[in-house]
Amino acid sequence: MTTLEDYGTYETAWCPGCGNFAILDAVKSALVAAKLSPHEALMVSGIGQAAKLPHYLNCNVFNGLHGRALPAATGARLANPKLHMIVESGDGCTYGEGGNHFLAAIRRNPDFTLIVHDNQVYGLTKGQASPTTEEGHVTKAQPSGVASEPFNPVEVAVAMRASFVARGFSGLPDHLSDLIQQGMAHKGMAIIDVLQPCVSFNKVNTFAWYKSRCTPLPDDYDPTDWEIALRTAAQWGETIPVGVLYKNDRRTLEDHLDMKGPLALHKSDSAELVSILKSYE
Ligand SMILES: Cc1ncc(C[n+]2csc(CCOP(=O)(O)OP(=O)(O)O)c2C)c(N)n1
Ligand code: SF4
Ligand SMILES: [Mg+2]
Repeated sequence: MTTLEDYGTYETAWCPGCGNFAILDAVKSALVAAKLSPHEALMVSGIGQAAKLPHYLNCNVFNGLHGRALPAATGARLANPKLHMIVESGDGCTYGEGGNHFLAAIRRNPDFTLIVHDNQVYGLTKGQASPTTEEGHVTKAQPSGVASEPFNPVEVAVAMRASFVARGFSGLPDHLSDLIQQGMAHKGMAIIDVLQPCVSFNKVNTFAWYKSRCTPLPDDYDPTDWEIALRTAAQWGETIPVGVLYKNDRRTLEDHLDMKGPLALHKSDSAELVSILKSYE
């Protein structure tokens, strides 16, 4: 039986009070609830405070470049479809440097879960604006306030008919663990944008700011209704809905390909290799 202890306990480099701790606990409890042993799970991340999370888990890890977690994860998924995969990184890594990969992955729909720690700043590099920072937000790098309108990742994902789109809050840990479990059980790309206070560099979107706004979706909410989902995903103000906003059963990337299990277990056929090489003569 898999237990929380199997995933280890490590010293972290996060600030006391950071929202990342609750996300780490929610990921661990979701892995245990899914009865996955550490050797069956692969965590893929980019660069940033959020992207350090896999360093604090005893399982398979690939730590890629800033903004490049998703293409690395897609390759890993195709190389070994037996591994259960979670991709995770920050709002800057996923929606800024990795923005085009985010759109491409939604179109491909690989079967993994993407968890974005959305603290609305570049935390690791000391609080510069990210794509989700509010317009007018003052930082040391944007002393006159951010001039761009914020990017709403869940609205874009629903508009593109991503196969599973959710928003969570690190201050609602049981709700968040349940979202991650639902995302892991979903066939296709499950996107979970997690609002996460950065206590050191975001003094606007604080724990109290999120707590007073984040409102779980009602029990009778229908996540298969695309038009309602689009309107709900667009809500960002005094009320911020959290929960599974939208889902569908679109074909996955794997459905489109002739997958024959992990590459490492494929039998090599030297005659076929010779005929391929000859075709280039
Ligand atoms: C291509 C590239 N650009 C910039 C950096 C510097 N950099 C490293 S982490 C980071 C910000 C990370 O922000 P986010 O992804 O939101 O994660 P957080 O630290 O907030 O969890 C930046 C700008 C980099 N490593 N590579
Ligand atoms: S800088 Fe912000 S995101 Fe990074 S560990 Fe500290 S509180 Fe967390
Ligand atoms: Mg961030």
